[in-house]
Amino acid sequence: MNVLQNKLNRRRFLQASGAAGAAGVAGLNAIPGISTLEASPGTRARATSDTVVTKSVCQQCSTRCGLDVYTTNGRVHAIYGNPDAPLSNGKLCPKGHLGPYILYDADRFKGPMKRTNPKKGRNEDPGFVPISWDEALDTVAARLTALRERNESHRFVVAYGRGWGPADAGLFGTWGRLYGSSSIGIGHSSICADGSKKVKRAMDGNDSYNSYDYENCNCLLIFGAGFLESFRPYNANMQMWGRMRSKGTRITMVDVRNSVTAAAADRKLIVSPGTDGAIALAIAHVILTEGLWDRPFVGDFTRSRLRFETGKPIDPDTFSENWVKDLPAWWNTTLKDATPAWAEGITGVPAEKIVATAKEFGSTRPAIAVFERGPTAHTNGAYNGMAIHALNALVGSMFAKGGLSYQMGSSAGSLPINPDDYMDDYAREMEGKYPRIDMARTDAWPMTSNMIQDIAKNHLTGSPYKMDTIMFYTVGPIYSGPDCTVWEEALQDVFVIDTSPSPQESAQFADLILPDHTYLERLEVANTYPFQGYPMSMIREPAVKPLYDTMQFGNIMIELGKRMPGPMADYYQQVGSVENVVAAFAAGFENDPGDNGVNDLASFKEKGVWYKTPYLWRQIDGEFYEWDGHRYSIRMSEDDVKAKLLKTPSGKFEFQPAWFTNEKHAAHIQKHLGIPRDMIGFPHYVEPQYQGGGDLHLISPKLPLSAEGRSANLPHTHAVWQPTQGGTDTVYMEIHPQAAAARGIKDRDRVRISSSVGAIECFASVSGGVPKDTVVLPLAHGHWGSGRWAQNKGVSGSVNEVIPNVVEPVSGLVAFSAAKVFVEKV
Ligand SMILES: Nc1nc2c(c(=O)[nH]1)N[C@H]1C(S)=C(S)[C@@H](COP(=O)(O)OP(=O)(O)OC[C@H]3O[C@@H](n4cnc5c(=O)[nH]c(N)nc54)[C@H](O)[C@@H]3O)O[C@H]1N2
Ligand SMILES: Nc1nc2c(c(=O)[nH]1)N[C@H]1C(S)=C(S)[C@@H](COP(=O)(O)OP(=O)(O)OC[C@H]3O[C@@H](n4cnc5c(=O)[nH]c(N)nc54)[C@H](O)[C@@H]3O)O[C@H]1N2
Ligand code: SF4
Ligand SMILES: [Mo]
Repeated sequence: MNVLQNKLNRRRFLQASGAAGAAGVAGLNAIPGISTLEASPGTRARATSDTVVTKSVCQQCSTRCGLDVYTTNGRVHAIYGNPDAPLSNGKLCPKGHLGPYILYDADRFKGPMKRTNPKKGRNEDPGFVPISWDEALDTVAARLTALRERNESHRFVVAYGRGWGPADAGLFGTWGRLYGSSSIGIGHSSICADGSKKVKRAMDGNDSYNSYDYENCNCLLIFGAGFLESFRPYNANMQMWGRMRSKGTRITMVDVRNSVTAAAADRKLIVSPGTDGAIALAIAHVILTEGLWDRPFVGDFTRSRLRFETGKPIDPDTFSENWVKDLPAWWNTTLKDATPAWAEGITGVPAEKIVATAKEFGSTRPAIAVFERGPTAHTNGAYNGMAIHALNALVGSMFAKGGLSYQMGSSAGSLPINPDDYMDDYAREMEGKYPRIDMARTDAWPMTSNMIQDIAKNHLTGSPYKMDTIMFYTVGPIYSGPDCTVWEEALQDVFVIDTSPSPQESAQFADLILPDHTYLERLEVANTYPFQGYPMSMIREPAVKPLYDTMQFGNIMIELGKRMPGPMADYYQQVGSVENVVAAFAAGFENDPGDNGVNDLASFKEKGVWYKTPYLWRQIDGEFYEWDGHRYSIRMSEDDVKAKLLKTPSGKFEFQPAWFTNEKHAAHIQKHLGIPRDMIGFPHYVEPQYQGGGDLHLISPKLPLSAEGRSANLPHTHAVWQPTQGGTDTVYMEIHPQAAAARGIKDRDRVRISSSVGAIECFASVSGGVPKDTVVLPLAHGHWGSGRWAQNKGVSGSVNEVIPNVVEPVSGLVAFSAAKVFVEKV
C-alpha cells in the first residue's frame, strides 16, 4: 500500500519523513562510537510518495506486537505499532522500533557457509567459507539420509526458542515423525516460563499462560513478574498500567529487589528468593479467616455460625464447594497454620504488611494474582505457583470480568495434507522407539514439556544416546541456558547447524551456517500470545526483499524435506513452500471474517491482523455463561465448563490437583522434593534449595531494552541500556552497600562472581535497591560470539556461566533464581 493512500496522520508522517528521524540521528551522533550508524542507509531514507507500509509482527519478545513497517525506495526506515492491531494498539515498547538495526546489522551472515577449521572453541576461528544453498542443503540431506540408513535418525536434534506458528516451528512435529526422530523441535520452554503453565495445567487444567482483563481489574497482586520490564504482553502491559493507575487499581509487587515494577507499585513486598509460597499461603489464610472468599465461586459453610479459625480444622462435611475441590482438606493440612506471623519468619516481610495486602486483595473485586518466573524459577517453583494461583480461585476471578481467562484458538486454516499418508515403514518403526535426547515427557521427567537445558549434559554422558547432528533455530543455550559452558564441551563432536541471521555463540561452534532471513524479510503467520482471550492471528509480510543470500527457516525445513528419501519427499513437494502454508492459514478466515473484515489473504495482508471479539465465556457470580451474540446469557452446564474452561478431571479448580496425585507423578514429586505422599497435591510451603555454594543470592532478570539474548548487537540498546543500573554501554551487578563494604568493594569496581560451576567478571554498582544478601546482574551482555557491538561490554561472560543446571521437577523449569554465588573485588 502506498503510504499517502494509507490513513496516515500528520504527526506520524512527519516522524517517518525525517523531522523526528533527523533528531534521532543527531542524538545518536552525540554518543561516542555510535556515529557509524549515520552511514547506515536504512536509517536515512525519508518517507516520500514511494513509501510503502507493510504489516508485520515484532520479533524482539514473545508479545507479537503488530507493526507498520515503513519502507522507502527499498529501505526500511521506521517502525510503528499497527493501529489496527488490538494488542499493540498503534504503540510499541522501546525495543519494537529497533528492527532496522537487526535488518541492517553490518555483521549479518551474507549467505550459507561451511566450517574449515575442525577445531572448535571460543577462540578458534571457524574459518567459514561461502557455499551455495544447493551444496548446503545437499550436505545436510546426505548426512541425515545416511543416519536414517544406519537406523540412527533419532540422533538428529533440532532445538528452538522463539517460534511463530505453522510456517516455522509448526513444521517440526511432522518433520520429526516422517524422518524418524523424537527430538525435532525441542523447545526452550524449560529455560523460559513453563513453571506457571504447569501450575495452571494442574489446578485448572489449562497448560497455558493466562489472558488478563486488567482494564476491569481493581486490585493486582504481582509475584515476580516484570510487569514494567518484561512480563508479556509487555507493550500491552505498559498501556494497561496507565489505565489501571488512572482508575485507581491497587497494585502490590512481590519481588526480591527494588525492580522498576516494585518501585512503581502502591506497595512492595521484598521477599527472600523462593519464599513466595509462604506469602501466598498467608494471604489465603487471612482471606479465609476474615471471611473474604468469593462464596458464589468457592462455596460456603452449610451452617452460618461456622468459620475458618486459625489453628482449627474444619469438618469437610460442613463446607459445600461450588467450583473448587478440596478446600477443606487444604485448610486442614496447610492453611489453618499458615499465619502472617509464620510467613514473616520465612519471607522477612512484616506480618502487618501481609495482612494489609490480604485484606485489600480479598475485599477489592475484581482482583488478579499474577506470577511468572520470579517465584517459579526455583526448586520449589511449582508449589510457590500453586499457592499464588489458588488466590485467583479464592477471590472468584477465574473467567470473571476483571479476572483471568485463557487464550481462544483462531479460525486459521491448515494445508489439507495428511502426514500419515506419507509415513514409510522406517518412520512407523521409529515412532516411540527412542526417547527424546532431553528425556522430557519420559518417566525421568513425566510432567515436563521440554528439558532443553539437559541436551548437552545428556550428550556428554551418552544417556540416552549421543547426538550426531544438532540444528539451532532462534535459540542460543550456550548463552541463555544454565551452566552454559557445558555446551562448549558437548558440541565438540556434534555436527552443528546454526540458522541465525547474524553471529551468535552457537554459530561459533557451527559446521554449517544456514542463515535465516531477519523477521523484516520474512512471510510468516502467528496466533496471538495470550492477551484478552478473544482469538487473534497476525501476519508478517516482508518489508524488503532479502538483503543477502539467506533463506527463511521454514523453507529450509521444507527444502530439506524434499531432499529426504521416500514418501517424505513427496509430502514436502506437496507442502511446497511457506507461501502455501500462509495461504492455507488465511483461507480459514473465509468462513469466519474478523471484526475488522479480514476474510482472505489479501485483506489479512492489508490489515496485518484477524481477530474476533468478545471472549465467548464468562463466570458471573458463580455461574458460567456463553455469549449469545449480544451478551453472556446462555447458561453453561457443568460438562460444558469442564470441556471449555475448567479442564481438570473434576471440572473444578483443584486445590489438590489429580495431576499431582496420580501414582506416577506423585512418585516423581516425592523423589525430587521429598514431600510426604499425603501432602503432594496441596499447595504448601516447600523450602527452596539454593544452588552454587555461594553466600549471596544471584538474581538475573531481563531488562526493558534487552530482547533475551538477541539484542546484544543493537548499538542503540547500549545507549539507553538500563537507567536504574546507572550506566550506558554496560550493565552493572547491583550489590548492597553493607555487602559491598564487607568485601572491600566500591562503586564501579571490577568484581568476580563465582559459584560451583564457573566464574565471570563485571562491574559493581553499590545500591540500596537490593537486599543485603542478594546481588542482581541482568541477563544482558557477556556475549563472546556475537557481533561487534556485543563484544567487550564489561561483562566477561554470560551470567548463566555461574548458574547451576538445577530444575523445578514438575515443570522442568530451570531454577535460575536459586543460584548462590561468591563476589569478590578483582
Ligand atoms: N524486555 C524484555 N521483555 C521480555 C523478554 C525479554 O527478553 N526482554 N522476554 C520475554 C520472555 S521470553 C519471558 S519468559 C517473559 C518473562 O517474564 P518475567 O518472568 O516477568 O521475567 P523475568 O525478567 O525473568 O522477571 C522475573 C522477576 O522476578 C524477580 N524474582 C526473581 N526471583 C524471585 C523470587 O524468588 N520471588 C519473587 N517474587 N520475584 C523474584 C526478578 O527480580 C524479576 O523482577 O518476559 C518476556 N518479555
Ligand atoms: N540468567 C537468565 N537466563 C535466562 C533468562 C533470565 O531471565 N536470566 N531468561 C530465560 C528466558 S525467559 C528465555 S525465553 C531464554 C531465551 O533464550 P533463547 O531461547 O536462547 O533466545 P535468545 O537468547 O534470544 O537466542 C536466540 C538466538 O537465536 C538467534 N536468532 C535471532 N533472530 C533470529 C532469527 O530471526 N532467525 C533465526 N533462525 N535465529 C535467530 C540469535 O542468534 C540468538 O542467539 O533465556 C532464558 N535464560
Ligand atoms: S513488547 Fe515485545 S513484541 Fe511488542 S514491541 Fe516490544 S519487543 Fe516488540
Ligand atoms: Mo522466556
